[in-house]
Amino acid sequence: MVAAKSVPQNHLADPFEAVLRPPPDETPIQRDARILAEQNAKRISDAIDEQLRAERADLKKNRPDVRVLLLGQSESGKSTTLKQFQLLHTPVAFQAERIAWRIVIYLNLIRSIRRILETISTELEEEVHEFLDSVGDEQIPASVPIDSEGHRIAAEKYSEYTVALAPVLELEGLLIRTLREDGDEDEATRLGDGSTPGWSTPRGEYAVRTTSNWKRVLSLRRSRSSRNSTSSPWWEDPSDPVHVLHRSRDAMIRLWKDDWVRRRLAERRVRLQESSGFYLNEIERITARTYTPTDEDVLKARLKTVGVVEHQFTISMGAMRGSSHWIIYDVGGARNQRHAWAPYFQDVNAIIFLAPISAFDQVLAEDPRVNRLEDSLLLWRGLVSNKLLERIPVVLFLNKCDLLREKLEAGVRLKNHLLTYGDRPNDYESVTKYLRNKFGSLHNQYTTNRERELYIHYTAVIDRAKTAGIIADVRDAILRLNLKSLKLM
Ligand SMILES: Nc1nc2c(ncn2[C@@H]2O[C@H](COP(=O)(O)OP(=O)(O)OP(=O)(O)O)[C@@H](O)[C@H]2O)c(=O)[nH]1
Ligand SMILES: [Mg+2]
Repeated sequence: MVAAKSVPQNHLADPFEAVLRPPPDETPIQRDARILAEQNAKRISDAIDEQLRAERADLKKNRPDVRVLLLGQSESGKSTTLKQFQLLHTPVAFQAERIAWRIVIYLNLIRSIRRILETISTELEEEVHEFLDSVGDEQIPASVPIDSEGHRIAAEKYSEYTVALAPVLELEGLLIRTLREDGDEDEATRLGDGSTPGWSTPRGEYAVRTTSNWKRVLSLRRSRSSRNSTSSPWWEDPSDPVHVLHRSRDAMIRLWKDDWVRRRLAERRVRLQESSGFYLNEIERITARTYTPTDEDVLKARLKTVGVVEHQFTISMGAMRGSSHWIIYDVGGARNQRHAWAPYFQDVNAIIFLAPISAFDQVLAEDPRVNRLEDSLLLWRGLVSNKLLERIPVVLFLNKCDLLREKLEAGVRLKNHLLTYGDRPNDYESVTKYLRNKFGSLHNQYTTNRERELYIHYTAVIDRAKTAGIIADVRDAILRLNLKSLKLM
């Protein structure tokens, strides 16, 4: 099954304890350097605490001028949209947090590798079963030798890759625990505890509770990551996860570039680019010892939201008009998270609703009986017909247009999943126009306020350049409407 553990045991107990402990053979010079660096880290930490205290006090005094709620199903792109707002309005803070995303990006990469291995394994199992069925003898044991050339290759490939990649898969549990805060045992990862070695667990998606301090903990940890000197970079720490990934880099690249594997993925319709598969094309760069995430890497990193994330910022409106204080709420979109939406309805000035229109041939992760586009349309209908929200302007992002275009060009037909599409042409322009009209007419049909402002944008919110302009337009429109409503009061 899985090769010997490649990660030291003491790390499995507490991922931070070992790196924070002073080395036993520390010299006086090293000790002084460590104490100095620790004092610096503490100063930074205290300054952040102070800043947070001031921001909270400020918020109590000055209620934010504009409150925006991001809504939409899971994986629709809400958190990515929030990151775009952060990039535009608080770029320095965004960049300071980049390093914390390294662990999430590693996890995204490992998850893609795990999905590939699961796919080729299921393939093998099915082939073996088909073979047994075709032989028609139930007495033949499951370990029956695979006789055809194809089956032999499948068995060999699977075994070769699972052995070569065992250390990577084993790293997953450790990285998940690293994302958790100490003592946060009922953490919202829905992954099993990661303690079972091997690639059968953990499954599912990564999530950290939004009250978790993970970004800050991981950012500070950077300055304390070496046993020799607290100011050394993380890659000088031999127990840093980058080393396992770096050593397994060639095996990961081989797996991803293997034509046989690609054919299996295509046959089983596994489209890794629809999840967090972006990093597979960048294995060399991401697993480099000194890898630091870029803004684009952070935008693409997938971490499921559990709870509600708030982001605050201030926009200067020119010398005459002062500034406007904003707060954006990013909620979890999975079905078991939607109960948390309603408390925000009464108190917002605008809603941005995301509908990932590329997902017309996909189902919800939490309920495979439900088509994703159908779910988005139902959510949208619920939103526009909600009496509490009738005066709230709504911005609709028809998102993941980049994936939609790719999918249509690959020949996937909308009418096979949305019967009402009929025999209309299956090209990008016709499909986007149709879907825009569908969402627009649901609004007109169900809203109790036909005067409500509705803005519709085609988006691909992982695209930084294209989204920056849209975000600025949305921001200005919301500001304008807000000023208008203030004047009417
Ligand atoms: N290709 C592409 N990927 C996108 C786009 N928008 C978001 N993604 C990716 O889709 C995944 C899900 O995006 P998130 O922003 O985490 O989705 P969410 O709506 O916050 O999901 P929950 O937190 O579960 O509610 C991430 O890996 C994003 O990088 C897009 O327009 N195009
Ligand atoms: Mg989210």
